[in-house]
Amino acid sequence: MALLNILEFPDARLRTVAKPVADVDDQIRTLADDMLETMYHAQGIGLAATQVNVHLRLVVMDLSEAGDQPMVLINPEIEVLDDQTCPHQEGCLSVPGFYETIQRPEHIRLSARDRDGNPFELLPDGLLAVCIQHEIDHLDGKLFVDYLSPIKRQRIRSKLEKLHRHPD
Ligand code: QAP
Ligand code: CO
Repeated sequence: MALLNILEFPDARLRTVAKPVADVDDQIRTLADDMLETMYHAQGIGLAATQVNVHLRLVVMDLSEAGDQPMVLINPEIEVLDDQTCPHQEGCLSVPGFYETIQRPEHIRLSARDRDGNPFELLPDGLLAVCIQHEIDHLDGKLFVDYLSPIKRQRIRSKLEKLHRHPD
């Protein structure tokens, strides 16, 4: 197992569009395990491969209280089921220290492959639906700050750039 480096906004590599995983082999499973270790270590609930500078369509999540229910989503795709949206406070390991309320579709269908390469479907709602959409955005080079006003996004960018120049 290994801890991976997490890219932070406004790093341009976070804008890369990830490619589908061709086959779910041991190399992909090792990456998923390293991403889970990295996510737990950083106290996150979701991490996309894009955030660790691997541009493949792979996401890990764990929304359980105890942190004992890892989920691996390979080549995840969603379909928005109706036009109902819900507001949710979002954060991101690539935008540390900032949390904002975002509106997203509430009802989606997820299709993906699991750690063994088996296809599955889910009809998530609530935090799980929000988190899946947030993570798939990463695979498409998008960040939650893209949904904010330019003023708010610029404020976050400036603060993080300053922190990157002068850590502590
Ligand atoms: C995405 O985000 C998410 O700022 C996952 O200092 C979050 O795991 C989707 C984190 C909320 C929906 C709702 C953020 C940890 C973790 C920080 C995360 C921080 C430490 C964020
Ligand atoms: Co994120």
